[in-house]
Amino acid sequence: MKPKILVARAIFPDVIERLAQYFEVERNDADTVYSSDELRARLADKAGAITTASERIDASVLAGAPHLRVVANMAVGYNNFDIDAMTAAGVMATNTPDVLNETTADFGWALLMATARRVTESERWLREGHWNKWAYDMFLGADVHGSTLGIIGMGRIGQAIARRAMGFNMRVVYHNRSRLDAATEAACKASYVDKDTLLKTADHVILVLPYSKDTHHTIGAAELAAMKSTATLVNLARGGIVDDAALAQALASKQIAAAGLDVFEGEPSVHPDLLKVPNVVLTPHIASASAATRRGMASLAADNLIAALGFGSAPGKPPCLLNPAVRKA
Ligand code: 8YV
Repeated sequence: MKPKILVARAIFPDVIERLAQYFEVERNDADTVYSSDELRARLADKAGAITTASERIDASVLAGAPHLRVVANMAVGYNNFDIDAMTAAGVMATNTPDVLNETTADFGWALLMATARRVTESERWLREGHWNKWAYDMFLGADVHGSTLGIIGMGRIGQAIARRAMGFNMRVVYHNRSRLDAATEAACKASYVDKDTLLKTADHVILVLPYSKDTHHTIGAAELAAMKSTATLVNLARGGIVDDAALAQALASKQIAAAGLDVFEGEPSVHPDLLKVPNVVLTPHIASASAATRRGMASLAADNLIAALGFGSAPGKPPCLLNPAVRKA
């Protein structure tokens, strides 16, 4: 008998077909976002699951899933996992790093450019029929080339963003939990600074750090007040890293010039005050959404699950295991 697995959200049908070679697959073609109770019920007889950032795997869900051995997240971020609870329950946790680095860095730049040069704000104005003459001061924005870029969170995606900045002749400063080694800093042409210096000196601040209780509201009212009044802020990482209410206020009062947000506290809800301010570019968590990259993420999540359940070319060795303590237990 094939082990049973749950693919908790709709994904590429050919990836489901690959999984079906090894497993009895319960799929979710309707793409419903399950409540915790529903997830727990569906996992009751499953050995594995593929999830996205929308499904929270915690002690209460795990309590109803006695046969579960692996949950493979189709995301690099895994703040939807309670890793300690998963390890205690003997459940392997995996994610999908690296395959999305370049695509996500591209999108960071798309948001940065759109924010600094007011692309969506001016497009909305044009569509509304306001454009009847050219004017010297129409939608003046901030230059990106030659400016100072501040990157908070200098992992693989942050580094890919920094490398792109060389083409724009920018000075790059970064802040991270730990300083990069000298060779990596040189490859990215980035200098390490403390967070306060970064906020005070950067013309454009981009957030690419993982979410945890320690990074909750990394940018709040005090940090926004420390930034230049001409600065822009891009959040590419996770909702909750920015205090969205404080940001909406800072944008409304022009304490900072503009922001670009791909992620939100409590998404898919967006703070109502952010919807009211014109100087913010809002996108629905699509930084990794190129066709090739989403396919790569789904495929890597499947590789992880197949290996974790003892099949494929690396049985028992999922390539992106987050809690190796489980395997040793
Ligand atoms: C995903 C992401 O699209 O990988 C991540 O951490 O935020 C995105 O690439 C999203 O989380 C869906 O799981």
